[in-house]
Amino acid sequence: MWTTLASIAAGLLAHQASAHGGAVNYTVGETWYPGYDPYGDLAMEDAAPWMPQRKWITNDPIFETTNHSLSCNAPGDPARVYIPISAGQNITAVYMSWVHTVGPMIAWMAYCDNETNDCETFESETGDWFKIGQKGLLDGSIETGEWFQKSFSRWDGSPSLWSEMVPRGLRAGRYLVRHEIISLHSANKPQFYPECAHLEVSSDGDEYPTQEYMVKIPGVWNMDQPEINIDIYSPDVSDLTVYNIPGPPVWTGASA
Ligand SMILES: [Cu+2]
Repeated sequence: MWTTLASIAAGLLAHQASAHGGAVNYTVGETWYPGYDPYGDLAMEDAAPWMPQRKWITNDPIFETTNHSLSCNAPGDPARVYIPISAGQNITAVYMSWVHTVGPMIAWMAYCDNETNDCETFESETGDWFKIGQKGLLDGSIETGEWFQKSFSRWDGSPSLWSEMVPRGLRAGRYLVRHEIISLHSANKPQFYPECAHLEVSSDGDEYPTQEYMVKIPGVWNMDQPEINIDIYSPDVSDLTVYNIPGPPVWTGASA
């Protein structure tokens, strides 16, 4: 029922014509969970009972920090199934032919906070989103240094993998997970690439982040933030060797 690696690899070629990208698959342990391919067979993907990802139909970036699609891309229709995962396991997002090199990457989760803890009826914009992991500037300067966004990409088109851990102590339940790449190569014109999936978290823990870790999306970003509205080529920025990833602190739980 899950697509094999071979057929995933065959699908890669289609992505190489486009200049952007997104998370098209997930892995937990050895298991692959295919998501949407916005340039694949959307009718098949819409009907697929195995689909764990919220729908997205273009890999173009979102430019507006207030765009409602910033939460789970467009149209963001709910997934049909949950990816099972245990607290303390890694969720890995798989990208194909990622081409941008500058800017942070942030993985978020939000509890599907309705009566039945049902992500299929949960509106992502109302979620209390918290960070579970983030990756930024690894080495060198903002303009020419090595960002994780550059180093994680396999330029030959093979799967590019980004792993973050579901916090070990997080209480069980159904959650959205949101992988966001922010690309900053255009001066003062940030690009946002978010994709969401549904997770069913099993856990013995009972931890849950407090409000200081929570944001709404959209809401978390705005053009008054110097790390978002940034010109990486300006002389007072390009040589800096520190980039502080904006937003709330990452929540790792007490038992991290
Ligand atoms: Cu692009």
